[in-house]
Amino acid sequence: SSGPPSRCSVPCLPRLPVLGSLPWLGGGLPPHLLFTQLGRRYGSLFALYLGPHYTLVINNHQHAREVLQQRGRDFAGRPSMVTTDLLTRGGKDIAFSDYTPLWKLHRRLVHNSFTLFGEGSSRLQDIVLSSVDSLCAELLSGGRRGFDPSAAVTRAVTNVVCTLVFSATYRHGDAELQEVMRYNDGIVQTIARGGLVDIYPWMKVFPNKCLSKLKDCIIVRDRLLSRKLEEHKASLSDGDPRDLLDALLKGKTSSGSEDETITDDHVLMTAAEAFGAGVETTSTTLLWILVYLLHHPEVQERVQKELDEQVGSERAVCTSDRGRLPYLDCVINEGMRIRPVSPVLIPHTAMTDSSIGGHSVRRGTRVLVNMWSIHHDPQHWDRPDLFNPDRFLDEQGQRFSPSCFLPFGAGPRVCVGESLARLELFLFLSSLLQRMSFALPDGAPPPNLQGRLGVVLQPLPYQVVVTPRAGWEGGAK
Ligand code: HEM
Ligand code: PLO
Repeated sequence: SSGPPSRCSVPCLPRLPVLGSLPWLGGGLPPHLLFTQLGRRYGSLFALYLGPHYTLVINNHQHAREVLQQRGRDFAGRPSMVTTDLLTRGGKDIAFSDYTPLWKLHRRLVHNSFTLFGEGSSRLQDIVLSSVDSLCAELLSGGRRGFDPSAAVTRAVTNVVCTLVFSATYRHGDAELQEVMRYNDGIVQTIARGGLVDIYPWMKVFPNKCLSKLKDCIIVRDRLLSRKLEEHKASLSDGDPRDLLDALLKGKTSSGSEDETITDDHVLMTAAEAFGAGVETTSTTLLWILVYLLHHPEVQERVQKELDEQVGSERAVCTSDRGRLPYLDCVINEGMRIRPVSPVLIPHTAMTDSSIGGHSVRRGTRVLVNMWSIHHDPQHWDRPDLFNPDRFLDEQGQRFSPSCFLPFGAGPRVCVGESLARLELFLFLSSLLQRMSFALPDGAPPPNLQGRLGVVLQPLPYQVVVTPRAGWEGGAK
């Protein structure tokens, strides 16, 4: 669509040596808002220097499609960053590893292993549903007083991932579960603060508290996961894989040559990442949707009406109900549109000389796709700041997905957990709303909608009151 590359250069922010454009990025705005604002001045495609790194910022969906899909392979690289290199033993994971033949092999293995436990498998449904039962019981025991739902939601989601990755199921208060949640929280607090845009590579040079806390958490994580890995190796059998670790261990042996083999380190880093990605994204998305349901009680009522008509209160919701619950799907989509957990995705880099919108792009250029501004573009969304699930229904009341809706990215770097995430979000949200209603505590103002950007965009803490719906006073059946 964009014609041959031209030599005409992209508008660029001013810069100084060493600092790059940092002095012009003041104001303390998080990157997604800052880039949206700069886009109004410099145009939807502009450049800046993050320290020494020439970086392109994409604010519109045509350019995003070009980078992610049409020329996806050209832009499938990842820059190396201090904190994520520590986290992943120099890129032995999927998300932060550069685009190499080994990465492709690894990603395919992970994708296949997820498919085994993802859509079409009743195991995942059973795992989620049993976690939902205890979540509901826990939320309902909160009684009529207001409380913060985030710990319970995070625990439920963590439990699902633990079962999926290494077949552990924990009771409330289990020491190992607490340990997992504690180290994960520590990593979230210390990695890439202010988003995944790692502006300050010199962090490593000046030892700091943050980096040593991150290291401590990584040690705890590695100790726990190495133990699980050894246990799995010792008990691996010829039958079906019990969990993701089994599937990875079985799959890795069938792979490539000397310098192209998936090692134990890769398996360990994959397990760690499935954990991190599985917990942070799903729980954050659920918590955002609850925030918006508190702001829009009429939406909650409409979802519950749909659930009452299509499922009733005699049985639990299951995956095969998904086709019958279009409005619920729209609520989930609208939540991911209005508050994308990863507002500027993970940074991409150009693997070769290429082009975007007819502008030539040199190999090695960093590219940030601002999904926030794409999801809030007033040219494509009517009143983008309004939570309105109906925008995902067409005139016939059928669901449809607008082309500028890309919550999971697209192309070679698309989220590997997408179908898993969608299944989990569906089962969690439908079960919760079938069994209980959420409301604000008496006199409390509705929760803040700005949120806070850490490694993901999270809502600020808020309080809810939970009341059981008819037939679900005990939480489960
Ligand atoms: C990558 C979104 C859940 C694993 C991504 C990316 C986004 C995203 C935007 C980056 C795409 C890019 O850089 O171009 C989400 C959302 C989720 C979710 C909105 C849930 C609501 C999950 C889950 C898992 C997962 C449950 C795994 C258990 C990954 C991995 C990558 C990734 C491994 C890196 C892919 C790559 O670099 O090749 N996700 N994700 N995600 N996601 Fe998810
Ligand atoms: C979350 C904290 C964990 O301890 C480590 C981890 C691994 C994978 C990361 C995840 C963190 C944050 C969300 C990320 C995910 C990979 C894909 C996902 C960045 C850092 C998104 C939304 O892009």
